[in-house]
Amino acid sequence: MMTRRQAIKTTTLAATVCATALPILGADPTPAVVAPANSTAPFTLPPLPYSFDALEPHIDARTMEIHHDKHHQAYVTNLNKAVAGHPELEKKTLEDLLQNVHKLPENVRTAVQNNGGGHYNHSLFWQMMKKNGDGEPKGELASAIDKKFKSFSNFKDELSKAAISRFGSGWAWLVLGADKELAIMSTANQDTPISLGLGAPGTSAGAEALQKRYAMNFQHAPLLGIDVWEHAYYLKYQNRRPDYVNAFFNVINWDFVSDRYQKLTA
Ligand code: MN3
Repeated sequence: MMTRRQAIKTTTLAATVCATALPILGADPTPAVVAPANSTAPFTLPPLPYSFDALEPHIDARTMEIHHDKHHQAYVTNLNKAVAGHPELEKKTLEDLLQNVHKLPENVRTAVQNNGGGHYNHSLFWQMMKKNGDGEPKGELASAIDKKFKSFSNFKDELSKAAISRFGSGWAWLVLGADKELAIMSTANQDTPISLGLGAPGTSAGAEALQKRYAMNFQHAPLLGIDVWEHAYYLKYQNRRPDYVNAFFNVINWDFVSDRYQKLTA
């Protein structure tokens, strides 16, 4: 684990390297990404594990820079603000906060749901992508996908459909259920599968409905997620979300996703 000071130093370093190395490809700083799951407040922005332009031409450098340095940073900043002055919350890990979001005091619940979810989802998202994606899943995950969805191409169609049809801002996910079965789901805003039941209504719901959803004793581990907020694609794709979703399949880090599946099912 990195200390906060190291993490900040690495983030700054990564940002500096990326900013200066933009015109010249090749020098990839590849710092280790700090998984936020076991971290407690104050939360920090994990460095991007590759340069801003690594996912070109599928996802452009400017989008990556704003997405990571501004949007993700804002979730981290606002999450820290939300838990500040609540010693009992400052001790909790991000995962614990999100899995029990319905139990949080009402005055911080929405802020943690949105910003904690944003921090958690994006910290995974950066790792789920890489330069020159692998194309298809590997090993046991590949077999599990074939078994569940008949074929990889069928799986791709279903995940794409979930991503394209998500109304407004949100995510489409391949998740592993508590029953160790694969499933596709989509979430609104920054809701995250670790706090949601399968088949939860995806539209923005009132607080009461949310509590009902979160009280479901059935949680899901995200294996792969597609961010379909406009901030993830608008500069390059404008209103053409299907083109962005299609391009996303070129930058998937199946090594990371397959490894995650392996660990969660072991
Ligand atoms: Mn985003």
